Amino acid sequence: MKKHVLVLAMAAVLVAACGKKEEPAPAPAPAPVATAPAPAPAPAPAGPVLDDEKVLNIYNWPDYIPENMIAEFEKATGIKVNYDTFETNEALHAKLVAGNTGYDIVVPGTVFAKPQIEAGFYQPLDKSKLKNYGNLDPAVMSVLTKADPDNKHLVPWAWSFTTVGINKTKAAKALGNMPMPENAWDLVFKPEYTSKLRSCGIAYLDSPTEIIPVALHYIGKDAYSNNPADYKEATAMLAKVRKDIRLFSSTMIDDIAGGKACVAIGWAGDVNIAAARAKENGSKDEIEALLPSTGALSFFDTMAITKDAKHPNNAHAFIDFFLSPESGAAMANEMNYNAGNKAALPKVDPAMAANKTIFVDEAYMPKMIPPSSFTNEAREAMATAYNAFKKGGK
Ligand code: N2P
Repeated sequence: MKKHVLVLAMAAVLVAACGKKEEPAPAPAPAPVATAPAPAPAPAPAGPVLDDEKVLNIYNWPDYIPENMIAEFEKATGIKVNYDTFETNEALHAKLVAGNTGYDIVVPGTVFAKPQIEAGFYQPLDKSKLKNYGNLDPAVMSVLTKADPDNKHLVPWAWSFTTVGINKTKAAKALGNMPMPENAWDLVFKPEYTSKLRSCGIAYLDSPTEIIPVALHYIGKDAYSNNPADYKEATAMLAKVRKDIRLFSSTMIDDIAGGKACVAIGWAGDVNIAAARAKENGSKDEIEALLPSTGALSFFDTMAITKDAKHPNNAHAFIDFFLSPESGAAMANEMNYNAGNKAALPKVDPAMAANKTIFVDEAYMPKMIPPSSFTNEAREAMATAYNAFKKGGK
């Protein structure tokens, strides 16, 4: 918290100093004709341009922001932040389609951000207000162009991947003398394994666009297929393990940390949070996000400013605050997520930097399945297929 305030204070001093330097040299005094003294020029504003109403409304995923970040931003800017959360891209999308969200900043994954940009839900960013923009990792910005050509609307919040999370201690017990599979996805999709692991709890994310793509990948199809016939095949595979799934939830951190689920299809960052939380609670269980031999699905969550945002200047101020090296490092150090901020790397704790499920190394990168998008029709078909699977059908 202190660090942020200090950095902002230093920035303010620098801006003020620069402002002074750029002032033109005083002109020689003219002949005294006017009687009234000229009014003193208004001092150049030291901080970012803000909206009159000192409010900012943010809509983000749960368990996704360092504990003090909002308070630090509020203290530095005098802006009051209202922070709400959603659990799936589908939920955010429905809000945006309904319109008048009241939110200034929302955090879609790129799979949804692409159609949302095309639908005109977001306004272009004013990069002149983002002095920290250059901190971003060009490799991440290049991935974002698939959803946002020319990087006009989106900056990364964090990226990670959807994978198998495991409580190794509990899963090993449940598997008995059965060895761990070579392909970690077998743990959540293959009946030989799920029938054993059901006793310690299998959890799936609760969203069609999270589960169908990994199921497609598992059966050897394009994870981002737009063909509903492929979804039928995926759900036929899923139907075989349906009875073994204990939980459908997109907020499963405590379920994993507390022992309700020993294997999960989840987000690597959240599995790492669960591992840390279990330790804090005194558990000796070994919990980790796996790097499946056949690959995991990377995702990129991004900040976007809504088209009808009432506080666009405040939104830019927050985005710039988030793009600072300190904020980027806090995302890794406190939240186990990679913010795609290059300038943050020297501030990342060595233990976090060494965690290959937060900072994925070059060797695994070719196995990451990059995100793509679905047509509206495909998403509808996927939702129908997924809901039928959840209810117990095919
Ligand atoms: C929530 C993280 C959300 C990542 N903790 C999935 N978009």
